[in-house]
Amino acid sequence: MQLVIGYKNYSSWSLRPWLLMRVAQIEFTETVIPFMHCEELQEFAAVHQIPAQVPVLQHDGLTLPDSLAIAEYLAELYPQAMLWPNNRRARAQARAASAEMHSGFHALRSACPMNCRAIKTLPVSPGIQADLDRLATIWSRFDQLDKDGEFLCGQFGIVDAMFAPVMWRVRGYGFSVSRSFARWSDAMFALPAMQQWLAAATAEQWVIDDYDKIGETV
Ligand SMILES: N[C@@H](CCC(=O)N[C@@H](CS)C(=O)NCC(=O)O)C(=O)O
Repeated sequence: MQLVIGYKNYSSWSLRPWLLMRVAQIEFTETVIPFMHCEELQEFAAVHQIPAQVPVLQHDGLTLPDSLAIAEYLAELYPQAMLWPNNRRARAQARAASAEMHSGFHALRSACPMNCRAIKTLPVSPGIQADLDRLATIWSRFDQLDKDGEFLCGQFGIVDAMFAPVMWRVRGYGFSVSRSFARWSDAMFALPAMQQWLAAATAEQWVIDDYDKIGETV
């Protein structure tokens, strides 16, 4: 099983399946394509007739783009890993939140690119505040589940992986969401796999100036 990803420092979509597979102990090899510094992603996409985007999972003759599609494929392939919660209502809630992350949060995603190396303070625009308020609401709804563990449905799963880049955005740009979000964020940050990702992101030499220029360094 092979996962094609982008920059560890900047590629938010890549982090999602990478973290999911690492935490679930699904073995894979990774290929990093620094797509703003080379043409390799366009060539790869043309060969496989997929969008020129990462992440992409290759397994058993299948070349599968899209973070959420990859997560669903892994959930089917490894049912024992419980990547979605067992409880149907919790699972529905986790799927809805994952889908909302996949298609929403436009202000947060466009104004605040993931940048694991950044520690900054960004002004909070009304659009960003609305997204932060929405996160607080989602977290309060997950707090109402009967669960055992510090992640959204108790045990770490797809919904946590889908929101993993939001952890870096809130932390790195000095935002505040809620106490419940902060507890989740601390648990996500402490995951050994997340620390491995951060170490690799920190060691990366590629720089995207437009992203690094955002905000003021404290
Ligand atoms: N809906 C896709 C989005 C993937 C995406 O936008 N990936 C970005 C990197 S984080 C990308 O590949 N961008 C290529 C480019 O900007 O050339 C998913 O869920 O995987």
